[in-house]
Amino acid sequence: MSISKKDPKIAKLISAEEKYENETIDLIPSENYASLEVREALGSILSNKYSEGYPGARYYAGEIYVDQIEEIAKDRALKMFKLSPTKWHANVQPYSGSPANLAVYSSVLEPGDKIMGMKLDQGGHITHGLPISFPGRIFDFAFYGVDEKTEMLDYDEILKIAKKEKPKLIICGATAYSRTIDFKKFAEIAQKVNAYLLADISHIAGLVIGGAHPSPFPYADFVMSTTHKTLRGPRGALIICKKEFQKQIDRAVFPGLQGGPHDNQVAAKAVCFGEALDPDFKIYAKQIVKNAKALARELQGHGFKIVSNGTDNHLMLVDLRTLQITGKDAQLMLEEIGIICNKNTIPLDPEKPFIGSGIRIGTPALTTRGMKEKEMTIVAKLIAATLMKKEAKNKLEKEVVKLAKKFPLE
Ligand code: DSN
Repeated sequence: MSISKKDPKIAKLISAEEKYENETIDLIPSENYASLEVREALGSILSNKYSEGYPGARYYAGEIYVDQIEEIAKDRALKMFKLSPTKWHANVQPYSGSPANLAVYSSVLEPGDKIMGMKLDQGGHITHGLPISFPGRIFDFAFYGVDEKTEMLDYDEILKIAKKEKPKLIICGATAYSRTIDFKKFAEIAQKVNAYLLADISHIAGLVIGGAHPSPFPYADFVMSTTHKTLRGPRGALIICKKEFQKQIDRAVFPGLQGGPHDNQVAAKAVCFGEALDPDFKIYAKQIVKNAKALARELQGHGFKIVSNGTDNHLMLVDLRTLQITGKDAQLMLEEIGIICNKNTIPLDPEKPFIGSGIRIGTPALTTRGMKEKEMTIVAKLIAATLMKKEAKNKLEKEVVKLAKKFPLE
C-alpha cells in the first residue's frame, strides 16, 4: 500500500514540501538536494536492521550484507580524499555532525580538558564550545575569532591565543566563514602547543573532494564532516583519523556515544561517496564556488556589504547593518517571496543569534539544480528588489517560481 493510501495526512504534507522545494530558491549553504539514488538507499529495507559493532565484529547475527555495505562506504570515504588505508581510518557510523564532533573530543580527551575552537558568533559551530551545549559543559573551551578589520582568520593571533590557553585539541572549521582555511598553518600552531588538530569540514567537504578548497589531509589528526552539505548525500556524518587513533575513534562512536548504526544511512553514504568519486563531481564543486563568487559580486554591485569583502567557498555573509534591517527581518522578507536563507550573526555582532545583523547565503543547492553565473545575477536582483527597493511581493514571488521551475528537482 502506498503512503498516500495508508497515511494521506502525511503524504499530503510530503507532496506539499516537494512542490515547495521545487518552486523556491534554496540559499541555505548547509542544505542540498540528495540524488534519487541516495534517497532510495535511505528508504530501503536496511531501515529494518540493527548492527551494533563493526564489520566482522557485530553483536547481532544476520549482518552478511550490512558488513559489505559498511566496508564499501569506508573504502570509498578514504578514496574520495585520496587516502591510503595503511595510514588513515574511516568511521562511517556517526548519526550526524554533532555526535561526530563529540566522538572526536571523547576519543582522546578527558572531561575538563581544554579545546580551542572558533567562536559561534564569528563563524564557529554550536559543538565548537557554546557554553550551553553538552561539549561546552564538559570540556573547557577557549576561542579564537576573525580579525576585526579583515573579518578573516588571523593565524598569528590564533597562535598567540593557543600559546596562552594551551589547549589539548584545536578545531579548525566553521559554519559561517567564507574564506579559505589554511590547514597547514593550523597544523603548525597545533604542533607548537602540542595539541591534536581536528578539521571540521562539514561545510566544505564537497569542495575539498572536488579540488575547490585545499585539503585538510595530511595536516589534521582527525577530520570530520557531515555528509549532506556540499557533499550532497544523506543527513549524517563521517570521521577520518590517522590510523593510530582508529581504536579510540571506533570505541568513542560505538559504544561510547551511539548504539547501532543506521544501516540505511550508511548505505546512502556509500552511494553518495560513489557519486563524489565520479569525475563530474569536480565540475559540480568548482561551479558551486564560481556561483558563490558571482552572487557575491552581483550583490556588492547592488550595494550590499559582504563580510570579508567576498568569498572563496560556497557561502557568504551579508552584513545588513547599513540597511537598518536585522537578519531576522531579512530572512522573513525573503521567505515571503520564496527565497530561503537564514539569519546569521556577523563578526562582532551587536545582535543576539536569534536576531542577527546578517544573512548567510550559499550556492550548493542551486548549483545542484544546474544554475550558473547567469542565474546568480537574477537571484541577486531579486534579493536587492526585496531588501533594498522593497518592490511588490506578488511580482517577485512570481519571478522566483518562474526561475525555480526552469530548474526542476530530480
Ligand atoms: N546547521 C548547520 C548549518 O546550517 O551550518 C550546522 O550544523
